[in-house]
Amino acid sequence: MNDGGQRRYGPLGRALVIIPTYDEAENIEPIVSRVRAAVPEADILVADDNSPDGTGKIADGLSAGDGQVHVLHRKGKEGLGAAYLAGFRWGIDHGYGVLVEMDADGSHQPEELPRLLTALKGADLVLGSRWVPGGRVVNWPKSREFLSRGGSTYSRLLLGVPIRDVTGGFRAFRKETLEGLGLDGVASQGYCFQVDLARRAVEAGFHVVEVPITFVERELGDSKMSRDIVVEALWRVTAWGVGARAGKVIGRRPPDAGRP
Ligand SMILES: Nc1nc2c(ncn2[C@@H]2O[C@H](COP(=O)(O)OP(=O)(O)O)[C@@H](O)[C@H]2O)c(=O)[nH]1
Ligand SMILES: [Mg+2]
Repeated sequence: MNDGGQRRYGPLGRALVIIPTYDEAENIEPIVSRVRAAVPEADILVADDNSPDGTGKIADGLSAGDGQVHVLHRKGKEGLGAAYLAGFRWGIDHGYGVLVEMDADGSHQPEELPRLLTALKGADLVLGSRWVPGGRVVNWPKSREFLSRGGSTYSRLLLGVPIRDVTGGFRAFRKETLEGLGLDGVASQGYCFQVDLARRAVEAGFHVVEVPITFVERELGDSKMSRDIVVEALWRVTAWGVGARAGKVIGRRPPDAGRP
């Protein structure tokens, strides 16, 4: 992670807030209106994986009434990572200069978006962070906090990535940053997707800034977090860490070190 001190940053282009959804029928309308109120100049892309509860249809209704709300319908549940990758491509193809990741369930508060976007004026990537001073979580059981803090610490130490909240999903990217991450090579899905993007950004020398956020656990609908998501994160992070170390010991670059 460079300090960005010597860098001059170009103006921020138009912002697109990407909201991946799977069965978020109760949450989609409130979150879209909160985003529209908090950052009226930003557009929204709902990336729905053909939710059985009809979230995609509700999003279509919102889009019909508001030209700044768009919907990307995907054929079925393929995980958060695939939905974001499709959303990033859509946004870049449509000329947006800033791509924001945000959950649909209210855990990421749209009212904090202006602070993320302001920080992005002097950074390549801004991470909303629960685990820096000023950041916090509301209504989380101790077990979830332990898992999240533990996951971040494990990733930070093993991957040598100096980020306190490496699994968080409230983030603002400059388009150029995403283009420099080698997204075609990203196969990871759940929390691991967020770790993967963060480590790629650090390895590529981008200036990454953490901004404290208050993360509020969802009140409506169900979490899609599963044992599989945790297991995927654990094995991939471990494999990246071990691969990088082995590469150093035998003087070779790890197989995917050529990015971007
Ligand atoms: N499109 C899409 N969205 C998903 C998928 N899995 C989770 N999401 C969305 O990603 C966001 C975060 O998921 P959530 O279940 O709240 O995970 P948690 O916050 O870790 O408990 C929510 O907006 C979900 O609807 C998926 O497979 N496809
Ligand atoms: Mg959630």
